Amino acid sequence: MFSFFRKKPPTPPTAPAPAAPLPVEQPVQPAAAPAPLPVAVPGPVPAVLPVVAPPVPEPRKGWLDKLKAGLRKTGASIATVFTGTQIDDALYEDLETALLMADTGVKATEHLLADLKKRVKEQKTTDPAAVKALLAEAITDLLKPLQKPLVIGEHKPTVIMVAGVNGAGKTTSIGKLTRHLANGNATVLLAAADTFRAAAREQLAVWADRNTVDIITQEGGDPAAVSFDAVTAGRARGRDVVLVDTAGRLPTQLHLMEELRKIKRVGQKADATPLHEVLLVIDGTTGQNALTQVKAFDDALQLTGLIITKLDGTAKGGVICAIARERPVPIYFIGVGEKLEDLETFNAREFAQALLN
Ligand SMILES: Nc1nc2c(ncn2[C@@H]2O[C@H](COP(=O)(O)OP(=O)(O)OP(=O)(O)O)[C@@H](O)[C@H]2O)c(=O)[nH]1
Ligand SMILES: [Mg+2]
Repeated sequence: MFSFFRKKPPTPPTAPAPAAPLPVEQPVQPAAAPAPLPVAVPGPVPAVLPVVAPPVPEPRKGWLDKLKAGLRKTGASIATVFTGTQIDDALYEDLETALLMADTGVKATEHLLADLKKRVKEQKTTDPAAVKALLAEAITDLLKPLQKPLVIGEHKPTVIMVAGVNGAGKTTSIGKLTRHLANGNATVLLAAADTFRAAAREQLAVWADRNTVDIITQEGGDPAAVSFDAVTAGRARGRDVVLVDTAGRLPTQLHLMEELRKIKRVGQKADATPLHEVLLVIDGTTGQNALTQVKAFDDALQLTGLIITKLDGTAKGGVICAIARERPVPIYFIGVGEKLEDLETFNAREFAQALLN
């Protein structure tokens, strides 16, 4: 991945941010105004640089295999619907059951069945295998609106807050996302705004070490204050991205949701622009509950994107169709493991195929 981005050595850790006034000028090399993100692409540099590469076959294939293995339980049950020789009501009934069992939810299941029947009629298909291919098309079309790249470079730094319920994979995803961004030559600063537990700071510090990036922490500090410091430091140090880790919470814990809104407000003050991205991390194994989380966090925080984790585990995957149908927040990334490289961009077609493999 990112083979088209120019590689550069990892940024060495620098000294802690001075409480110095801002903005910090960069007196050296006056002629070289820092470009948002260096990209080794010929031709004019676009105003906004997407930090997402088009798929590169080989590494992408390894990742796809992981995703397929993770989704196999579901895929097997959906795929078996098409092993017969006839297209009849029984096939559609079995498909309805299989989709519901895969956490697709009633609305998305109804939509997919109606769409599929229309396609079958139009194509005058009589072969179940061809119907399966048409279902893959229907799922791809349903998921396409969710396939949207995370764009950085428009703001410096781009400030990204990461929220979600306890244990969803927020901190791990931040670690992986840091690597992903570094692969695209973006420099990252981490903000340990999960001040709830000391262990949370330490966990993020481990990911900072692995990625050789700086981390802003405050002992027992207020999450909004940490976030403010980090945005200030990110600007002073010329970082491209500030990733703000937050403590896990349920959307029903209203005071904790208010805490996230406060981080948003304070981020606004430090940067004079809104917090640029509010990402929700969802554990892909939580089934239909994931949709409930998307709706609740989106209502409270106006999400800009999602990261779906643990798709290498026992996730059934169908809930992504439910999200597409009922609350289509873009899925920037999916997580397929616990290692630095186990994060990938979401691709609707690949996902549809993995679901039916
Ligand atoms: N298999 C797998 N495990 C994951 C993935 N992402 C995270 N995990 C694991 O999920 C567990 C929780 O991850 P964290 O990153 O600590 O989750 P969190 O949302 O930060 O948790 P809190 O801060 O406690 O709310 C850890 O054991 C991670 O290794 C993934 O994509 N695949
Ligand atoms: Mg965490």
